[in-house]
Amino acid sequence: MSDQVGFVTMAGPKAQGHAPEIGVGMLGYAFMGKAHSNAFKKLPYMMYPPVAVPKLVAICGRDEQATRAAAERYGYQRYYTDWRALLDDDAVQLFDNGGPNDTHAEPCIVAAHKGKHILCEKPLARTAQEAAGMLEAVTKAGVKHAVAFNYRFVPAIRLARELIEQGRLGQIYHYRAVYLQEWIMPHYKMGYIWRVDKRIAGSGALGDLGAHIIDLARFLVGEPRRVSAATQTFIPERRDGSGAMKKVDVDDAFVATVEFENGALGSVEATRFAAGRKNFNSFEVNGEKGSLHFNMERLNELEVFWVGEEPKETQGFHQINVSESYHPWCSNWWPQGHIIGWEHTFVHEINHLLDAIVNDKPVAPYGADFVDGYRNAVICDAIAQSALDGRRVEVKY
Ligand code: SOE
Repeated sequence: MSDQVGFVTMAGPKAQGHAPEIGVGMLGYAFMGKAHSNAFKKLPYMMYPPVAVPKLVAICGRDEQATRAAAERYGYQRYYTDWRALLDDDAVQLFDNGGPNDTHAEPCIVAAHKGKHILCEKPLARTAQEAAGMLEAVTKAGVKHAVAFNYRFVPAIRLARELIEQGRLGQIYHYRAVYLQEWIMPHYKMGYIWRVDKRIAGSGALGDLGAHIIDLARFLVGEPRRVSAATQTFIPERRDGSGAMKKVDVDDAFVATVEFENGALGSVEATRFAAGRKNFNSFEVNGEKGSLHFNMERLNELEVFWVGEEPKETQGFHQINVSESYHPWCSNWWPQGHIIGWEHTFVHEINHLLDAIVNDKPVAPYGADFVDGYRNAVICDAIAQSALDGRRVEVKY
């Protein structure tokens, strides 16, 4: 009998099922453009069978040469240098805003008015007021909306949320989080970049890194009621592209206390001046029945301590390797112990949004939507206000 040879149409993962295609328009081709494009391409064959198949319709950026190169590199059908043209493209059904913070509001509002679903990088906006306008637009438009607080999609952090949700920690007493990086310290000789320009970024470490651990505070513990904070700018001016020295008008670091509505007491700290810390996003939750500890630089591990664990002589923190098939998302990847990385959180996050779009599900509470983005902005504003006034500031949504 002749060898049976089967032929599969080169439609890719969609050939296996009836997953609809969703046209993607990506604003931004740098770090987040790369992370998101990688996720769109990997998603259909790893989150398999896919709930939807992202179609890379177009990518947009100011620099035509760089944008064209990104379109070719990632496989976008076309490219634009004007986000308005990108949003006029009817093949774009999902607008993914990976641009700098000052290009979050207007494009997202226009995308909502055009009925496009939206994924916007964090922080949602530079201020709570700007975030409120974005939330109003997506709510009125009835489109699905998500903010890329990707750390909610680390398996170990989702496991922490599930353990807390199940009451395994009992009453929560503390949330203690730091997000430490080093990449704008003097030895990096970093000039006046957009992330230190209040007009573009809105804030410094607060909105860039603090936003993540503030989002996780809400995701794991609950709503903050009051904050008290201090900020510092260690390098007061930096050389801009013209060679002139320019005043830095954002925080290089902040430290804040957080009083939660449920009585828990917390602290959050972020800096880009922690020498040796590369992407040290770490938290600990202390509860009545135990504690959880996580460190992003060891993202496949969750350290746990359970009160009353027997036998007493072996009590102590122990480490869970969060890579078993029964751990969140891990069955999509590899056998236990064959760990995943930072990039995979974007695959989980975007898959969650596509599922919400295709099956009309809510993005929250496991994904962050524009309500989460707005509340995050309110808390960041309160922290900045407290540091300015030197007093505790109530968090009011
Ligand atoms: C830079 O600080 C940065 O890229 C943040 O903007 C990201 O949100 C974080 O995940 C990694 O560091």
